[in-house]
Amino acid sequence: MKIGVFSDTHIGRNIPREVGDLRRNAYRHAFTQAINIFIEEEVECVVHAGDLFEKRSMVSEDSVFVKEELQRLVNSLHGEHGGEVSIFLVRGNHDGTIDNNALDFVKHPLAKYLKVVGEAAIRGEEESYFFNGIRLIGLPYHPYISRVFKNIRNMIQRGFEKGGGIKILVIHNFIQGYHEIPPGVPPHNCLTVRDFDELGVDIVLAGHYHERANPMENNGTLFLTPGATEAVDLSDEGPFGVYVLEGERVRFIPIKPLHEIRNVKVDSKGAVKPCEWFIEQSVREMEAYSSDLQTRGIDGVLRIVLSGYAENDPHNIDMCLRREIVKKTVSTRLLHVDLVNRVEDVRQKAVFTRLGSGIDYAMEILKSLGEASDEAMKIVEELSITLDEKASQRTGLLTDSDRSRFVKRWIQILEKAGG
Ligand SMILES: [Mn+2]
Repeated sequence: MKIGVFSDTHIGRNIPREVGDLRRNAYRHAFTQAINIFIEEEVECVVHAGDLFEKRSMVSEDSVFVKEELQRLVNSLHGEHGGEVSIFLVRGNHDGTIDNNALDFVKHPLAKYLKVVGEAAIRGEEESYFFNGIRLIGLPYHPYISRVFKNIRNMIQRGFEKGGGIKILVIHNFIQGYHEIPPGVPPHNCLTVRDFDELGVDIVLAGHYHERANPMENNGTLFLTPGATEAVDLSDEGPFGVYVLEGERVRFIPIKPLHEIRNVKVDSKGAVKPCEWFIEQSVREMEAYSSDLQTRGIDGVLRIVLSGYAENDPHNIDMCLRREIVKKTVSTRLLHVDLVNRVEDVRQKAVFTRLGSGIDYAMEILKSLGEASDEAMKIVEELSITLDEKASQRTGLLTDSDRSRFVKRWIQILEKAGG
């Protein structure tokens, strides 16, 4: 039994917006490569661990594209061997919600081969699949997965006790102890490797984490994360690809991206430099990468992160560099330059405490609420999760109805704090 595993394909994503179409094509290109690999490997089963789509910015062509690619997979693997490929998907946070799930676009036309799994299981109802000796259970993304998992644990265990040669659990949340949890992600949004102890599961396939994680064994359970198939953010470093499982054997097969992404740093390393220094260094990086792309005959995107101290207003750097970027990206293989300016103005009189993440800032500010600060922090956490799932693509804001429950709770907190 050969299983192809991929995740976080984010079809329909168009960030950064300046090169939105280019990026949209890059995600589609990666998806096609993944399907090609599965066809070439003649897998009998394909599992997608969530965030198939980027629902917020996808267009109807994106769902048609995925439908046709999955149909191509089914057709290619069907004829020759007479067997049938089974496809299993779980819903990620970018696929939408239970009521408004982008996976529905591909579910019906391919119903004979494809199953969206886990919507019943996450509610605590028994749901497991048995095929070709494999027992599979899936769970969609949940913002409070840690609590929910404790409630449905016994049901999952019973599902695996029904038997099966290999028992697979597919999830779309971070796992503490396997993934490096990004700053600002609260513990209730994560599982831990110990949650799977004595669950009777052989393989945990986890999406949500965009970087490939090496297979890891813990108490008889194998953890696998293929990562995304293409850089979800330009800062993501590859390689990206898919996993192919065959018995005990696990292979990572990389995907060749549509265009390369290179990250470079321009850092004054604590020294104070004139803005011109940052501009010169950045232009040098652009020229070097541009000629490198030319030599290798490939297209690329450059992300420059500027940091350190400037003698004068660091905003000048952006304005000058943008003019240079336009010159450099016209009729060259350098498709786009993404500027991240973190240079600080040395004349800045106010001293800010060095804090790690947005959550740290919020904690510092909300401390003054005293006892109510815990509740306030909960709102901050939930709001960031809700924004991630539901914010409008156009405005970056929530709708009034999504916002109102937070507003109500804020008013309660402030009334309490005000005595
Ligand atoms: Mn994702």
